[in-house]
Amino acid sequence: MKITKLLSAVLVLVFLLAACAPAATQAPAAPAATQPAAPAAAAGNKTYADMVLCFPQLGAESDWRTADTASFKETAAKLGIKQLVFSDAQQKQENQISAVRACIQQGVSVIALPPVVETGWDAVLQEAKDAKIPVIIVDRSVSAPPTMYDSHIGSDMELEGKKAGEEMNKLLPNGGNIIELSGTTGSGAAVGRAKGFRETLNPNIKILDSQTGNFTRAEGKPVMEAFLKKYAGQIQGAFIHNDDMAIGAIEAMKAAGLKPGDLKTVSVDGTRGGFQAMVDGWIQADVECNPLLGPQVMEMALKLMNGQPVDKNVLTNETVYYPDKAAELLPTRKY
Ligand code: GYE
Repeated sequence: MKITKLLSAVLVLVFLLAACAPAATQAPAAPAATQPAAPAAAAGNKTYADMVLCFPQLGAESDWRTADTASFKETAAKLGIKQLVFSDAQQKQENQISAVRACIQQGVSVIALPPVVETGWDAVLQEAKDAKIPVIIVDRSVSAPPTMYDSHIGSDMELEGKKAGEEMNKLLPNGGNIIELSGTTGSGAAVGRAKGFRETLNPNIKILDSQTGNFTRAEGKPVMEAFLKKYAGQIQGAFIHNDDMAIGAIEAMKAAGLKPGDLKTVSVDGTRGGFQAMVDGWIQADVECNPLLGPQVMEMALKLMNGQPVDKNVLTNETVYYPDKAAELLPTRKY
């Protein structure tokens, strides 16, 4: 009896061991269980190491632009993206279009396009769409229908213009005559700023003239020279669409014998150069426009690569700066 009991106990044990064995050997097979997820990971879980980002920069016309370019290059390096396909179109739309076409040919993951002007993008956007390459419009806007691209990340240029108008109203409470030094003709930045400014400006402030200085110091100076000659003694203020043109214009003001503050000046961008001009008394208000767009754009590009939904319009949060804080803030300005 005892022996049969022992035998059956051994048998039960052997049976149990046999039953457990497959489970034990299955344990190392656990990775096999996660294997089906691997192909899915390749399709829907791309990382920055997979990202080839096309960035056909529009030019190098201003300090804003230099900071914007640096932001993309630094962010690309920091995140370890596979490749940043960078080019400089020298403010020419045809160069930007060729750069976009080369990127489509190369089969980049995403295109981040800062359009020099608003119109004329429909054909190349359609080509990107046909190639199934997502497009993020960066900084300035395009007039193409929003269905032609995935998202826009940048400033609300019209709001910047409105803020500038409010500042001019405060600076000239009794009204007066002003001139406008506008950005690149047909660019989203210039169109939006001009519109917002006019919408807010008090009716007792008259814009005597408006000319483009193409967002550069070199072109801002002669335009201001011509204004000061033509409207000598007639103008009390200037709305200038960016700090680089303002810096050029200030040289012209100095040459014409004006003193800081003689011409109430409102500028846009908030670059170090603009801050210095506020410290020196030449600019009375500087509407911020943030060029550090690299991190936001690359985060969104990754989402698009993984087929995740993104917002159609992502606006940058911005403020207005005044001379009183300029000296204090200048050392910490990033651009
Ligand atoms: O204000 C100007 C630059 O598109 C927001 O372009 C940008 C503008 C910026 O050249 O300085």
